[in-house]
Amino acid sequence: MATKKKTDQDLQLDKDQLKASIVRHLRSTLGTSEQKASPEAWWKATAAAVNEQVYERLTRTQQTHFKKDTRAIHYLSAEFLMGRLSSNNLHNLSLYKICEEALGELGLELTDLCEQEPDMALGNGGLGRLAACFIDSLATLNYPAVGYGIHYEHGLFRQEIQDGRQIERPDSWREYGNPWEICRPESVQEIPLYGYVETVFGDKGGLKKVWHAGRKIKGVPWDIPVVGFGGHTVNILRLWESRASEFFDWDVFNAGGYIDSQAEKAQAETISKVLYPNDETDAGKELRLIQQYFFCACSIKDILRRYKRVHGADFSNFAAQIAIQLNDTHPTVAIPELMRVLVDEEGLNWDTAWGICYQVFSYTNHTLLPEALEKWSVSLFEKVLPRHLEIIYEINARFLNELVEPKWPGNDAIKAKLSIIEEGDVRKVRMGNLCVIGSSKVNGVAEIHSKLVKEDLFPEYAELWPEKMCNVTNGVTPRRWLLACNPELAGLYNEVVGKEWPLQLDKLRSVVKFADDKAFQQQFMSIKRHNKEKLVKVIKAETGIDVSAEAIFDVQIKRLHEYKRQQLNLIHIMALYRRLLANPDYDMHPRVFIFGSKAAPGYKLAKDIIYAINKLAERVNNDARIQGKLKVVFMPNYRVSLAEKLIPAADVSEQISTAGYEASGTGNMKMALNGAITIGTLDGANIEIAEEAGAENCAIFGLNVDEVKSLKARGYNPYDFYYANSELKAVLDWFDTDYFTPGRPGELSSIKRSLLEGGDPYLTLADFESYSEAHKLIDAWYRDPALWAKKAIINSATMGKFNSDRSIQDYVDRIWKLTSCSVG
Ligand code: GLG
Repeated sequence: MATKKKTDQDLQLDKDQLKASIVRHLRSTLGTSEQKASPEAWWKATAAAVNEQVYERLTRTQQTHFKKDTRAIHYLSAEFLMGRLSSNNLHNLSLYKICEEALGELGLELTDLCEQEPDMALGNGGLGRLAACFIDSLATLNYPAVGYGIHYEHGLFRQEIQDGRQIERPDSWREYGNPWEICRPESVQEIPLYGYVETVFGDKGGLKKVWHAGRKIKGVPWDIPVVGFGGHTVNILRLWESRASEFFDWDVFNAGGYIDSQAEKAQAETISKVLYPNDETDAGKELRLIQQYFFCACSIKDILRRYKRVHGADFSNFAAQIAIQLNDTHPTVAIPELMRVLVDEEGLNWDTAWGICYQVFSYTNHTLLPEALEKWSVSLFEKVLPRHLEIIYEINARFLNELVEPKWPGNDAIKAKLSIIEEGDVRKVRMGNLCVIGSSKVNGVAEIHSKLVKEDLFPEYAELWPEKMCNVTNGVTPRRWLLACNPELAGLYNEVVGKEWPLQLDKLRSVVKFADDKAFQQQFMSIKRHNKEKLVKVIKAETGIDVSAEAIFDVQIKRLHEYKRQQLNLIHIMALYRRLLANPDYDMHPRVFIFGSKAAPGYKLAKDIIYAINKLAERVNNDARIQGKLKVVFMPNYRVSLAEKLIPAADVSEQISTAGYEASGTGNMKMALNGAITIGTLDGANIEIAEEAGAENCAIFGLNVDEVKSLKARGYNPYDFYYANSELKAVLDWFDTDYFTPGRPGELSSIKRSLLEGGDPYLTLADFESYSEAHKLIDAWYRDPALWAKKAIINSATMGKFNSDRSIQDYVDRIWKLTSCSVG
């Protein structure tokens, strides 16, 4: 009997149904009662009730995608920084208000329950958060998509601050179970590693390669449903967990392939244990290469399994059906893995396989920092992935002979530069080169960055394949980064522009016409004020520091890195402090400088900067002489859920990287969208933000990309700036005293050293004066409330371009060529 198909309308719950469902789950899923239940149990019961909706829609989506057999994108990323899912899922299912009311009747606050959820911190920073925004947008726009990544047992470390220093503690996001994930034992994969390659005679004559693995690892998939806004499409994020497999090869064992088989077993389970806590790279570490191969191989197998279910072993449609995006170089090994499967296992000839591979893959570059372009020693590759190394050699030989030699005959220097293999004492596999050679499209993440990828990083490749290089400027999902995190501003926008803006963020542009309107300014600024007051309480609870919402909230939140220049912010605050000490009447509006940042555990200078910020904070916050005009707050354990509290309360957004170093930034977009004014360099997406908002509504300072390059070419000498500016000199000299670390002089000296003897590689001192002037401008603007309100409103209203839906549509048009597939 045909059952009537349920529509979205049929699925929609009312308050009483949801309430009944929560109570039912509290009893039958959580095994407790209304009287005894902890907030955590209530949260899980609520999630279980919401999941009834999610699963129904997930099944419908999967059936539709299967039936329509549409082309799909597979987004491979070693990081997905999802944060919390409860409020997001409720919003996307249009259940938030209903749930609030249902819980209210049960005597509970939805916002309190949401606080029970641990962040899913399976990423370091922008790259991982971008992946999370992208899968939200893909589902929202009804594109068939699967996110693939690693089911880390421990995400990014939890940061504690002890006596000003960062201490890393393990993060255990699923210690007590996570209601948003589903284990799928039916889709387990087995992944080979180590061993050796044998050449044998194939069935059809000719030679064939057989990889005898030394060890096999089990990949267990966990699916996180990704609910699109409106709840029509529910895609999945599939994360692989490693387990030891029963497989054990005695031949390899006897041939000496093992030293200790027990250690190998432990290693199997180590693969998905922990996220590497480095924003850039940990290349060179065997476990990291294995992590990368593990999740790529599992994902490729999963993609093939799904393809073959419909098309059997006929691969002629593969490239038409499958697109794979490589999020940075971390998943590059997917390229030789697909070649291996097609050639060795499916019996395709090389040219056919390469023709498919090349069309399927595309690569996103997220940084120009040379240390972040991964390289693996050939010997490590040979040990872990012997067959892949052979395949890489073959790809390389064909590339050099068929493309490079004809274009630059006899030019060995160019060959050496473009080769996938770097020669030298330790020969290395260059993953960036492999990505470019094996992908049909390569994109950067903001206009300026894509230009630099083309002109500085990969100029010869761009000459070989001019159509390969493109740009897709990053974006952020307005559902999480405005609708959910700033409900009051969202409410105001609903009233003024209607409720379509979470899908069509450009609609906010019509608010610009109210930028001068006194009543609107007042509404807008009182929302900001209210958000600041909420943050004041959070700051007090987290750090014990009292701040006033009267002050300007000046926020720098991002990973700690010299190129992001938290040290520039730090020395400027010290300069302000000096000015206030020298002249207690120094004319400035009270300012609270707020930092949130984790440093890679092995990055000594970054940790020293955190220490210095905290020591400065102690001194400044307790100095009665400056009458509270200056406060410094370091918020511990910066993470997505904390960003959701900081961003709506920010007046000033610090985006102060050395021009040419920040590929895009996405925090810059989130803060401007919530009405903060950017103080920033002409770097990454700041340039596009200033274009949208108008340069007069941002405080732009510092050297631009060309000026950075020419200063470096001329020979930059930080001492020139040190001696030329007495304030700067005094501030730097302060680091050597015990002013901030009583009785322990020199504890902060490493910062001064890096800026002088260390050569100040990120030109901090060169930009100091212009930064200080930009801050004076910010101060002057703030003291004119109408002017400030106008600028803040215009910033918020003109960020439509930075909707991640727009980014995804650009990927679809320029790279993936998908058609959207409506569900239900
Ligand atoms: C990178 C870059 C950021 C960029 C992000 C997303 O450093 O500038 O916004 O990717 O593309 N490693 C990162 O976080």
